[in-house]
Amino acid sequence: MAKTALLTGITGQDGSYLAEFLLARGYEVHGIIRRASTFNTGRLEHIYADPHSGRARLFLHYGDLSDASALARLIAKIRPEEVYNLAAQSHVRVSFDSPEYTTDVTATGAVRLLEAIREVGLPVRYYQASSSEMFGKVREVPQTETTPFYPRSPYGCAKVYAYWITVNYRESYGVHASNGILFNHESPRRGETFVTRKITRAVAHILAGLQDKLYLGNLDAKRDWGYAKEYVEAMWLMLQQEQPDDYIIATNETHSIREFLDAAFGAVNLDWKRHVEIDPRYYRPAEVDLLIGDYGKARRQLGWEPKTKFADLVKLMVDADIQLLKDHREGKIKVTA
Ligand code: NAP
Ligand code: F7E
Repeated sequence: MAKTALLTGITGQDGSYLAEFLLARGYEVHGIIRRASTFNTGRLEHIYADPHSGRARLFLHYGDLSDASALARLIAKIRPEEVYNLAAQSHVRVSFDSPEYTTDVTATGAVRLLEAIREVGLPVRYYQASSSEMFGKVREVPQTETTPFYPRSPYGCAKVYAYWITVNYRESYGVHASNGILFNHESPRRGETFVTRKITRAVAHILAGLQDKLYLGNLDAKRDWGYAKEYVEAMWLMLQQEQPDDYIIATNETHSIREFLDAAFGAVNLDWKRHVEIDPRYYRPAEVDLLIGDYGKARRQLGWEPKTKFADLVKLMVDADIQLLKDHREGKIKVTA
């Protein structure tokens, strides 16, 4: 019989890829969405537009990670076999401006969901979207599942709480609960205020003559960037294991923002130094200088490996933003007035 999965954060980058992945495997997929004054389901619209996409098995419900009773009600009603907690206030810079809100959603949201699972008393398998931001001021290079955490932002601190409460529900109540410690992963669906997408979107606009300057913050930080579409398979694999566990998902390569700029502007023969200006507003009160993840445990136990290399990831994002802009200009995309 088809399995049922419940996703928080289904409208986000990872949620949309995971929904596609699960629908393709015959799952009935339920997603929690927030009420907004504008449409927030843009990343899911193609599923509804394509009759072969499994749209008949996709169900969206209003809810919020700050609303425990709604979460409990949805878990009891849907009775999912698998719950993927992908929702978060996920922007590190924003977490310095809204630390309490970030804690409420990103940290306390996880325990609200775990409590709803415990209360319902069903054998639900739980995935927690943990983050390389927990390593922050890194204690070891590369980072592994045993590297101590040293978060550098309210977001990182909130993710450390969510990580440990997931371990705690596994050890205290026997919940099949796993942490995926995912390093940065990007795609054409990446939010436009994260640095990779901000850059590739700007490349498309500069190329089209619609923009001249791109304002950025710290160009020296280094990140382990992978392709989001591949990372959602690792989430699913974790919940298919007999025993719950915690896994690093990464590429074991690191590149600076400068290198990303070289690759993105270089892909269309532009020189980023003519366009990029530094705006200190984008600096963070405390920075994460270097992330690089060892995914050896995931390779050995899940059989998971990253496939898309850095240069190909940058190129596919640049190409997608150029195409998106072209479609917009040709009126192929309906803009809600
Ligand atoms: P994203 O694109 O920012 O999506 C975040 C999702 O959370 C959106 O669906 C958003 O809904 C939802 N959300 C935010 N606040 C909520 C609330 N109060 N109640 C319910 N839903 C709420 O993030 P992503 O890149 O897909 O990442 C998915 C998860 O992995 C996040 O938990 C993130 O922190 C974590 N993570 C991401 C990365 C990465 O590199 N992408 C790496 C490690 C961990 P709206 O659409 O309505 O805003
Ligand atoms: O910043 C620098 C910035 O915002 C990357 C989230 O998905 O991955 C993400 O967090 C780096 C930082 O991602 C700008 O200072 C320079 O060093 O793209 P980002 P992040 O902070 O690494 C982790 C794994 C998550 O879990 C998070 O949810 O780029 N940077 N100039 C800039 N960053 C931004 N956003 N904007 C700039 O203008």
